[in-house]
Amino acid sequence: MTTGTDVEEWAALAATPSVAVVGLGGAGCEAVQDLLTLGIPGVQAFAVNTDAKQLLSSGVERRILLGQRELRGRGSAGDRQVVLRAAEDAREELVRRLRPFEIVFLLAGLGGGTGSALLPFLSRHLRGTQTLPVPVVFLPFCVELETNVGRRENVEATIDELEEMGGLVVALANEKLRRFSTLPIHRVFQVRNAYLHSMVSSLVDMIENPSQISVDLSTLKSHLRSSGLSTLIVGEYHISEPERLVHQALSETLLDYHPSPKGAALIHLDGGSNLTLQTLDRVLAAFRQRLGDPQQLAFGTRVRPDPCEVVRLTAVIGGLRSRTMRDALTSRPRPTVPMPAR
Ligand SMILES: Nc1nc2c(ncn2[C@@H]2O[C@H](COP(=O)(O)OP(=O)(O)OP(=O)(O)O)[C@@H](O)[C@H]2O)c(=O)[nH]1
Ligand SMILES: [Mg+2]
Repeated sequence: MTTGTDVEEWAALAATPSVAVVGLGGAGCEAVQDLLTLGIPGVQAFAVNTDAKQLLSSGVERRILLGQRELRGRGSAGDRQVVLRAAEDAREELVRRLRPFEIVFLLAGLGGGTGSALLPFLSRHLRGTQTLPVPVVFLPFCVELETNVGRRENVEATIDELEEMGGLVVALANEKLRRFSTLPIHRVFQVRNAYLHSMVSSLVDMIENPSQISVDLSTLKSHLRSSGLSTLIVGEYHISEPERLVHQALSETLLDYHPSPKGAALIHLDGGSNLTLQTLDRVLAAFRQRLGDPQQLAFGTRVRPDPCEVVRLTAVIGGLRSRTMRDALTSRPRPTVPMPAR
């Protein structure tokens, strides 16, 4: 028999968002702000920082300032240790606030003190719970690492911790954004944040719209959990040639990738009413072939009422070999501007 109380409990459960995005430090909080501007219905956003000014100017409703006593709201100036002490003091509160969610995206730019310390700290403390943490790291431009030893040490320490912990890490290399180098710098970061927006929205779409071809929440969580080092592709492509679409998409990842036999891929296609099963089959077959037959492949689709010749593809490509993230720190891009003649 169903009681009134049961129904109220079900309604409360159904109304609780499954996904949260949490910005850690300056770059992470800016990314969350951009996600909010683009709109992420059904997702709760948090900003966690040691910098009070940045938090005050943020439009994120749930804001947490750490380390007030030692840092007095002025940021850590690259000091991971002081941030870790502050995080330890606030651990219970942080975990209590994030535990109600099924999937928590933790976003941080590596190199400073706040994001670089909090990202592995929170990943570790959420891992033992029902909540799946999805660490998303922005790897700094090579020039930042070459000119600042402290920054480089922070990045390496964080990568070491994440590798030691194992599990899912989504890595996006700023160096790969150079193809947008004619844009103003803040716009370049906004392009990357729009990619993140697409990843979060596609995952929410898969969870919240079970009527489309989709995976359920527990399958999705177990898929993500086993994806290891991953990166992201987002793009709009013509559907007439699915194999070409996949070729082009894989050349636009935000990390140079070396697929491994234990690969995993999560693929989401958002298209018009003319998106056929045949096209979907060809896209998936091309991905399998190009990624060396990944052991795990999950996919979802969203089909809009009107026909459209273009699909929006969002893919999380996982199971990359772990050196890829470290390689990204040293791989210099080819200069795009010729040196002037002497
Ligand atoms: N401001 C900003 N920085 C970014 C962004 N993406 C990557 N970064 C890089 O992120 C790294 C970390 O910078 P912050 O996020 O400002 O550092 P923090 O985590 O706040 O750490 P502290 O200020 O040292 O306490 C730097 O190398 C930035 O260049 C972005 O979208 N905005
Ligand atoms: Mg900061």
